[in-house]
Amino acid sequence: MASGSFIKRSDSIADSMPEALRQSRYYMKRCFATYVSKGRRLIKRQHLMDEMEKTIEDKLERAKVLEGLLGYILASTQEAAVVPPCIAFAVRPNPGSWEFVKVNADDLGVDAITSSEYLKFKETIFDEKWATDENALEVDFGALDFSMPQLSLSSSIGNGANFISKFMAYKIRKHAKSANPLVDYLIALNHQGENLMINETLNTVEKLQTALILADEFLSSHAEHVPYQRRLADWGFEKGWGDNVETIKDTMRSLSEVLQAPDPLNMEKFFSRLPAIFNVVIFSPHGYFGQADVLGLPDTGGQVVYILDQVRALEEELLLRIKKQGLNIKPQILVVTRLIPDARGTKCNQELEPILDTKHSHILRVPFRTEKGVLRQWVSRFDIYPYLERFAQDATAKILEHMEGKPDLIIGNYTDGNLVASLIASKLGITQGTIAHALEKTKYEDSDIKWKELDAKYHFSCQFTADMISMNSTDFIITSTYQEIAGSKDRPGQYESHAAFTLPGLCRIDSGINVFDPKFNIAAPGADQSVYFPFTQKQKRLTTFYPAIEELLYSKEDNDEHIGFLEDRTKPIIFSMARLDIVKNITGLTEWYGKNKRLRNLVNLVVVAGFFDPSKSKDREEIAEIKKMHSLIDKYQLQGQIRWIAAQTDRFRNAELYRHIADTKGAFVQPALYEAFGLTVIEAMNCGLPTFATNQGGPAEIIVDGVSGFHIDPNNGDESSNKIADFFEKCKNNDEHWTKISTAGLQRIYECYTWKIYANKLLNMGSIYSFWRQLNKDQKQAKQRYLQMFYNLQFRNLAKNVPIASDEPQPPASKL
Ligand code: UDP
Ligand code: LCN
Repeated sequence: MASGSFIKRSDSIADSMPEALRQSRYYMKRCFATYVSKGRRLIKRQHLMDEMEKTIEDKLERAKVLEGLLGYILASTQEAAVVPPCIAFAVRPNPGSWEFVKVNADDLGVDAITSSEYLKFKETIFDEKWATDENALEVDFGALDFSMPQLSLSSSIGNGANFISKFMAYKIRKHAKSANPLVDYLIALNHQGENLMINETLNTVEKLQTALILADEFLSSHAEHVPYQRRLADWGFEKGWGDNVETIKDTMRSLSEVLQAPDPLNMEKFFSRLPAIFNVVIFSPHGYFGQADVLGLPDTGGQVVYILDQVRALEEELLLRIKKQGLNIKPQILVVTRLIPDARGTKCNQELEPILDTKHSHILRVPFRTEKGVLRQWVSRFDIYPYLERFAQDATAKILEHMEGKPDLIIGNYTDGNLVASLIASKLGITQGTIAHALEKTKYEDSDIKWKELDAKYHFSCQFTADMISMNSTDFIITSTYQEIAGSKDRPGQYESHAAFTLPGLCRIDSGINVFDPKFNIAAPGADQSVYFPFTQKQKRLTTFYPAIEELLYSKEDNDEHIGFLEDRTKPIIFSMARLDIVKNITGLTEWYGKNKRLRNLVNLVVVAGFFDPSKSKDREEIAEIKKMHSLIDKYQLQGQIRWIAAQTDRFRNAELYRHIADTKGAFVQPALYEAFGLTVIEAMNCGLPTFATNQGGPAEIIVDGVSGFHIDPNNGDESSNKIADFFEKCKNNDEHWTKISTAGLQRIYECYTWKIYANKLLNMGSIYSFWRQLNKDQKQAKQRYLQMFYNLQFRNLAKNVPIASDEPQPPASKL
C-alpha cells in the first residue's frame, strides 16, 4: 500500500491531488465518472478502492496509481460524499488530522473545503433543504477554545496531564509571575474549611520561596527534636506537607524546584503530593448497578465491574496518600446510581449500600421521578434522557447531605452519567472527569447522518447532544486506550468521530471535540488481582469451586445452566465469555470453530453467554443470537465438542473457570466485531490464559500480537480460526510455546494494566486539572455559558420527545 512518504509535510492534499490526478488523467476521468454515475450517495473507503481497481484494467497502471499519491489519498479517505458532478473526500492522513477536498468529476478540478463545507455537501445527499438553509443551527465549540494550548503530535494524544505539566513548567520558567495562580491555588486548598498547605501569610511567590528556604534549613537541622509542625505554622505553613520530616522536606523541595527551575517531572510530583482530593462522587445512573446478581441483566456489563474495582483502587490510593500527607481525614467515595423499586431480586432498591472490601465507600441510589411519582421499573439506557435533569437535582441534595459538604471531584460514566456529572459539576463549581466506556456513535454506521431513521429506537439525537455537552464541559476525559480517542492508522477513534459531524435537520457540529485537547488522558483499567490471579498460584486457588466447575464443564446432561458436552476431555479448551450481543460475536466464533476441522480436532469450545431459551429474553438482538447459536450447533454438528454455559454472575467462580481453562492448556478468545476496551481480555490474561482478541478496538492495544497474545480479525473468520489452530499445533510440538505466551501476557498486564497504576494516574489528574481549571477560569466560564444555552435550547427539547416509561408489571428476572 502507498506510504504517503511522497507528500511533503508542507503539502496539503488539495495541493498535491491535482498533480496526482493529472498523471493518470485518462483513468481518473473514467474512475471519477463511475463514482458519480450512480448519483448522490456516501461511499466508504473500501468501495472507493474497489471501484478504482475495477476501472483501471491495465495491471501495471493500476499498481502505479494505487502505490502512488492517489492510492495514498484513497487509502486515507474515510468516506466520500457524491453529489454529481462533484465528490467530496474526507481524508485522514494521520490520527486526529483531517482534510477535506472536493473534486469535480468532469474536469478533475480540486478545491480545498472546510469541515463545515464538507458537512453541508454531505447533508445535500440526505436533506437538501437543511443543507442550503443559511440559518441551520451550527455549533462550534472550538471557537471558545481560542487561547487553550493544544498538543501537536498524534503520538502525544492522550497524555494531557503530562502536557499540562510541561506547559506550566515552561510558563513559570519564562515568567516567574506565572506562578502566582499556583500560590492562590495552594492558599485555597482546605478540608471542611480548615486550611491546608499554606495560608494567607504566604500570599506571594517571594514570601513562599523565602519560607520554604527557612523551613528547609530548620527541618534539616532541628526537626528531630522540635515539634516541627508548630514551628512551620509560625511561617504560614499548614498541614498536608507530609507525615514525617523526610516527606515534608521532600514535598517542600519539590515546590521550591517548581518555583525556581520548574521541570515537568517535578511539577507532576508536586501535584501528586497535594491534598486536593478527599471526596469523590462517581455517577453511573443506568442499568442495574449492584454488587451481586446484576451481570447479565440488560445494559449491565463491564461498566459495573470497572466502577466497583475503580472505587476499591481509588480508596486504597487515597488512604495511602492522605496518610503520607500527614492528615487524619476520612476519604469518601460515593457511586450514585438510580434506585429501581422493582429490583428483580437484586439490591437495586436499597438506597445506601456499603461497597465490599472498602472502608468508606458506598453506593447511593436515587430514584427517577416523573410527574406521576417514582418510576418503578428498569429503563433502557437509550430511553433514559427525560429523567436525568430531575435525577441530577435530587442526587445533588442527597450527596450534599451524605457527604456533609461538596465533593472535590465528580466522575461521570457513559452518556447519562456524564451528563448528570456535567450538570452537577457546573452547578457546584467542582472539577469533573468523564469516562465513556463506549461511545455509541461509532457502533452504528452513519448513525449521525441517518439519525432520523434510528431516533425512534435509540434516541441518538439526545445521546449525541448529551455527549457533546459533557465532552466540552468536563475538565478531563479518561479513556482506556489510545484508539478510544484517536483510533489507529486506518480507523478513526471514538472521540475523533465527534470532531465534526452533522445531524441534518437538527444541528451541524462544526467543531465538537478536538482530540489534541490536553483534557484527554489514557488510564487503562485492570482486573481485581485478588480475584483474577495466575493459574500457577496453586496455594491461592479456590478449590471449593472445583466440583462445581468440573460439573459446569464436563457433566454430560443438559440443564438450565449448560447445554452440549465435551466428548474428549483430554483436549485443550478454547473459551469465550460475553453478553450475547451481535457485536460480541460469540456466534461468529462458534461458526469459525464449526467450519475449521483442524481446529475442531485440536481443541474443544466452551462459551459462557446469555440464555438458551429465547423466551427468557426481552431483548430482540439477544433472542436472534440465541436462535443462531442453536442453529449453528445443529448445522456444524458440534455436539460433543461444544459446551454452551449460560451467563455467569459470580466473579470468583468465573476466575476459577478461566484458571481451569488454563489448566487444560487452552486459550481465551474474544472475537468481538468491535470492543471498546474488553475487560474479559484483561481477566483472562491475569489468570495466565493465552488470549486471542479482536483487532477491532481496545484489545488490539492491550495485546502485542504474537508476543503477549494474538490479534484476530473478526471480519476474517477463516484466517482467525487458522491462527488459533496454528497456535495449538505449535503447542503440541513445543510445550514451551504455550508457557511463553502465557508468561508474556502476564508481564504485559503487570506493566500496563493494573488498578494501582490506574488509581495513581486518576488522582494525579484530579489534582492537576483542579488547578488547570482555575488557571483557565475565564475561558471555562465563557464555554459554560454556551453549553448552558445548548443544553436549555437543544437537549431539553429533545429529551421531552422521548416517551416516559409506563409502570407495567415486569416479568421476574431469570436468575442467570
Ligand atoms: N461477565 C460476567 N458474566 C457473563 C459475561 C460477562 O461476569 O456471563 C463479566 C466479565 O467477566 C467482565 C464483564 O462482565 O468483567 C464484561 O466486561 P467487558 O468489558 O468484557 O464487556 P462489556 O459487557 O462491558 O461490553
Ligand atoms: C464497556 C465496554 O463495551 C467494554 O469494552 C469495556 O471494557 C467496559 O465498558 C469497561 O470500560
